Amino acid sequence: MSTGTGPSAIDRDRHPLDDDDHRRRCRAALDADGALVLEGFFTAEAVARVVADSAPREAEAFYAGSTHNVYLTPPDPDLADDHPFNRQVASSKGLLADDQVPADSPLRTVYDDPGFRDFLCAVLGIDAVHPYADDLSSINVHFASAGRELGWHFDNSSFAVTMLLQAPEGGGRFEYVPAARRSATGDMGFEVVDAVLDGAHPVETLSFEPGALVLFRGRDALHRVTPTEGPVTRLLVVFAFNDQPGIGLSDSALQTFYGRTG
Ligand SMILES: O=C(O)CCC(=O)C(=O)O
Ligand SMILES: [Fe+2]
Repeated sequence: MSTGTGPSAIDRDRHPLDDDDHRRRCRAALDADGALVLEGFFTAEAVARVVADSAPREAEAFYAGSTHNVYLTPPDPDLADDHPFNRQVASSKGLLADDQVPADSPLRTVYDDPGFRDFLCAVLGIDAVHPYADDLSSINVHFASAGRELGWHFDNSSFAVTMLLQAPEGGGRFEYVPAARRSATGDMGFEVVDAVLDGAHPVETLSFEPGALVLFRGRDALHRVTPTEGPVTRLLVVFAFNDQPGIGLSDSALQTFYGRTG
């Protein structure tokens, strides 16, 4: 019997990663919806082990404790404070960085698994995925206890790969507006951003259970996670990759997201 540290952390019976038809179906779903949810991707044993590793370390999590614009950039002083580029939203979730994830965590086995990376490439339609060159960004564990949330934003990277570890009793809903901007054409999506922040634009909700793998095109999909309600902390893993090798976050970005540079 495996201990859950090997590639068996992925339920490969339910999710035949090497199967071309399966890959095609996943890619079609991602392209159609901007997001893909694969329930039961991680075994219950692997999820339980990572929860047991992570939950007691909530006090070590870093909380940026500041507001940000939806583009995750500094404000533009030439624009008004209420311009969609400068409007501020609050994020209060905490995180453990890659260097706080144990060396023997099943999360590392999955992250490094060539079969998993091949599958991601096939579904995302890219040639390769690479780890971040810095020590903090590749695998993160997010914590949102009661009242904590992740405000509306676009990701810096073109795609995001997450796994829910523990669902809260209420709240903690992933909401999104697919293709709210078109970064390929330079369209910033200002009208949509204004409307979403005013609560005047329809949003979609993505539902997923612990153990689900979630892929979404976070650079162009405006998304947020609503505040956790109740005593159970929302716990989620983010697997971050680059499409180019040797790229790390800048020191100023590391300082913003992790409060340190290494
Ligand atoms: O917590 C989630 O489900 C999404 C996380 C996310 O959007 C991010 O880390 O940028
Ligand atoms: Fe995001």
